Amino acid sequence: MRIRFLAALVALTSLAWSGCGIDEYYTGMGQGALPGDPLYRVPDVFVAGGCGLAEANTAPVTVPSLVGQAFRFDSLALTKPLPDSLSAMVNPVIQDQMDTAIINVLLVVDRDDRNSQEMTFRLGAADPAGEAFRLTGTPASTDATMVDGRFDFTGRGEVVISVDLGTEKLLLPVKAVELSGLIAPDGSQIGPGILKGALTEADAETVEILGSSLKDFLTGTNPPILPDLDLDEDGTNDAWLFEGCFTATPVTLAP
Ligand SMILES: [Ca+2]
Repeated sequence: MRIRFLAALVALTSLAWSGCGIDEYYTGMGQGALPGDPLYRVPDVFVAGGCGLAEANTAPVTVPSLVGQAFRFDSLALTKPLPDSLSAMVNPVIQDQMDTAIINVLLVVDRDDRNSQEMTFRLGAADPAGEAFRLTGTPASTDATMVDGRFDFTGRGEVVISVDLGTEKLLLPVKAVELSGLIAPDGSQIGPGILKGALTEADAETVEILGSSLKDFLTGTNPPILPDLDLDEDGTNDAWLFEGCFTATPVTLAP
C-alpha cells in the first residue's frame, strides 16, 4: 500500500513538473517505458455513462423505513476532473483509505416517506467512533425523490473528502453535490451510485497539493485541466465538474 502510494506521489510530481515545463522527470519504473506511458493499467472501474445506474434493475425497498440508517461510502472511483491516467493512480489510494477507515463519507437517512416517494438525507464526512461512525460537522439536509429503490437528490449537498498523503492531507471540498443511487430491497447496500459535484476555483486555490495549489496543479498539467462549470452563470467557468461512481453499506451512526 505504501509503495503504491509513493509511486502515485512520484507520478503526480512528475506530471506537475512536466506540466510546468520546468523539468522532465523519469520515474524509472518499467524497463523500456516511455515518458507519458501510464504507470498502471487503467483499472476497470470507469464505467462509462453514469456508473451503470441506468442499466441496473430497480426494485421496491421492502424494509419498512430506513430512517436513522447511516450508509458509509465503501468505494468511490473518480472519473472527473482528473484524466483517466491520473484517476487510475488516485483511485487505488482512495480505495485503500476507504478500506482502512481513513476516508469516511456518510449518507444518513432522516426521512423516508414511501407515500410521497421522498427522502431526506444528510451527506457528510465522519470519523470512526469504536465500531460506529460519527459525523464530523453538522451537514445540511438534502431532499431526494425515491422510486423503486432509486433515489435522486433534488437539493444539493456538500462534503469534504480528506485524502491522507502521509505527511499532509489533501482536502477535496466538493460543493453542489447531487447523488443518485440504488438502494437494495433489504437496505443492505447502496449501489450503483453516482456522485456529481463541483470543485470551485476558489476552493482549489486554497487546497495544497505537493507544494502548490490544486488549481495550479490542475491547470499546470499537460494538457491543462481547465474549469468546465459556470456555477454563478456569469459567462466564465469557475469550477470543475467532480464526478465519481460510489457504493455504500450500512454502518451504525454514533451520536
Ligand atoms: Ca462564473
